Amino acid sequence: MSKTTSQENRPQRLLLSSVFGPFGVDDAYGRKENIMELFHNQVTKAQEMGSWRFQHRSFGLYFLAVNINADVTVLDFPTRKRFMRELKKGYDVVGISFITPNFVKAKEMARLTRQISPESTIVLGGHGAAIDGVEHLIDCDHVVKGEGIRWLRSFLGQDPDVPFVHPTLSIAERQAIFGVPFPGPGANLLVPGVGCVNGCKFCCTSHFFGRRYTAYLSTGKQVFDTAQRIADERGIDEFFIMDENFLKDHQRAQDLLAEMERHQRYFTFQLFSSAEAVTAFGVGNLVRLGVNFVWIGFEASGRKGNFEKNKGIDAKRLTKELRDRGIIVLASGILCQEHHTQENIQTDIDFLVGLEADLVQFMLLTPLPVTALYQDHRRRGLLRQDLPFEEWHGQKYLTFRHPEFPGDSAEKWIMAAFRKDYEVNSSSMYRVVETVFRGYRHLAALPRRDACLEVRMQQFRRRTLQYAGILPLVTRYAVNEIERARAMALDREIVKLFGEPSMKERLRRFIMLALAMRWKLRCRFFGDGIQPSTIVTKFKSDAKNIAAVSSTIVPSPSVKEPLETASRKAAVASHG
Ligand code: B12
Ligand code: SF4
Repeated sequence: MSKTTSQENRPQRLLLSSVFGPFGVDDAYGRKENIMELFHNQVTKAQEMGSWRFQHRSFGLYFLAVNINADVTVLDFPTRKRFMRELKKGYDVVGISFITPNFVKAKEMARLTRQISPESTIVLGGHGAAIDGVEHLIDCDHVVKGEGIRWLRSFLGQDPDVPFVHPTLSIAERQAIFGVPFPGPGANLLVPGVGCVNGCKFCCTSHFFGRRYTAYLSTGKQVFDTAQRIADERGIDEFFIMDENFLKDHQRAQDLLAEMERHQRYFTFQLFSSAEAVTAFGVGNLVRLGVNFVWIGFEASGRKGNFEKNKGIDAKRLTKELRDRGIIVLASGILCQEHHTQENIQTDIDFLVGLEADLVQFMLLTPLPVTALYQDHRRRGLLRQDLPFEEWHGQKYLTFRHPEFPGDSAEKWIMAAFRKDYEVNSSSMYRVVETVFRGYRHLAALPRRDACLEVRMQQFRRRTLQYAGILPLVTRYAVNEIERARAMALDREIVKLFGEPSMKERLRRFIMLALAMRWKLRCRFFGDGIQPSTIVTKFKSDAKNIAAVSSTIVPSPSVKEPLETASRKAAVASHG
């Protein structure tokens, strides 16, 4: 730790970079299981052609860039070579964002920075910064453990308390299922705050931010105003709320609903929330708020593997109630917990499969640095010091010694769990179409609807018709006869209610089939790996408004298919 920056000697040019690719391959810096895709990595990975494919930018970097007054280049998903080229431009500060499994990449980037741009101050941030003694393991000047915006502002001699600016970004890029791109640009990203007060022992997002919630948008009005601005800029009224437990602040969510009703502007939201917060807010209120997707950590069935947030919750009933109202449920569970044995683990897998959620995430219990679980395992000498950080991604090995799950047995259980959910409950795409249709029927059956519910019903109708187009592909690539029969029956029911598809819709379905066949061939001959493109976004310091002035996307060398959708979106997305 050496260099500092004061107001007199303020750096003007910053490079903020994510770690370099390729991702999800076995090489000196990473592992093939560590894929840079949320669902294909840990939710729909066993669902073959029907796996949900999309990529997320390294959002934290854009949040930092738009909230400081400096010339900033954000380099997202660079190659190692591209990062080296950028370093030659001689930045005052090089900020590297990384998570634990990407430790080696961050270390290599710091080494390259010292070599190519020795004058630069190196700042490390992101969840990898929580690694014990990282300041000694990586040659750097500063390590930011926790919230970064206020830290960076102070570091640059700027006022940490000036109003927060929310960047305008798409939640995901290159979204596709069965090789068919999702129609239209992705939902908008909304980050009302970071952290969670619940402090579940394994949860690094809660512990990393000091078991506190740091609100960027603390009132319902602020959330609404920000959402309105972003929606107007991007022309999309749908948001993914990247907040660990959005409904925990009951009042803010209620006020947001009141603002939407007052302005008659009915956004829709996808969000993470704990079961207790969902229950306290009420499923009916969720429908009014326009929540169409909720990610809930049910974790396990019995009391042993559960947490305060699930106390007294009937997970199966709650899941059904949500799906009956048209809300897509992602149920998340943790395997190989300390109480699990070869004999009882199947009970928890069956519990999670038996919830009949739309999507299920299975994760191996991973004591990540900074969590209470990590401290506990360290104290008890359970942590696997021999396992390099590249393996700390939660999909293959346990990072602690568990007598019941030696060697690669954890991976066998997790793969079997994903497969079982797929075979029993069919593809997530099938389930999602069914849920949305259920939501429409529920509202249509009400004797009375006010203006808000009328809009919600029309939204369900539109989405049912849009999603139904994929049912022929679900049928064609079904995992078994049960799914085939289910998909055909659902298609018939939708036709019965809304009529036969139009000529235009038939043409759309034909094109989707052609794209799916192309994707199948691509997977057979080249594998199903997709590397994110390198995205370079420049932000100019500007007294009035800090905005991205340019954005370029460089296809990664191994990507074969066209990237124009991503590039169009990025150009729109980068005006902060
Ligand atoms: C989006 C996301 C992803 C995206 C990645 C996008 C990308 N381009 O990297 C996807 C879905 C692909 C993904 C994948 C994985 N992820 Co992920 N992901 C997230 C998620 C949900 C949101 C991150 C986010 O944008 N937050 C909002 C922004 C504003 O916050 P932030 O990133 O933390 O940034 C703030 C500070 O950390 C800090 N900061 C961040 N970077 C920097 C840099 C500098 C220089 C400074 C000063 C400050 C700073 O300032 C920011 C503002 O306060 C988090 C959970 C969460 N809610 O945070 C997990 C999380 C980061 N992922 C995690 C993990 C483990 C993974 C995976 C290994 C999969 C898995 N098994 O869970 C893979 C790895 C993929 C790979 N090859 O690297 C862990 C990290 C754990 C750890 N201790 O390292 C988290 C915390 C989830 C968890 N398990 O609790 N992930
Ligand atoms: S409720 Fe969810 S976000 Fe909050 S601490 Fe527990 S696991 Fe983490």
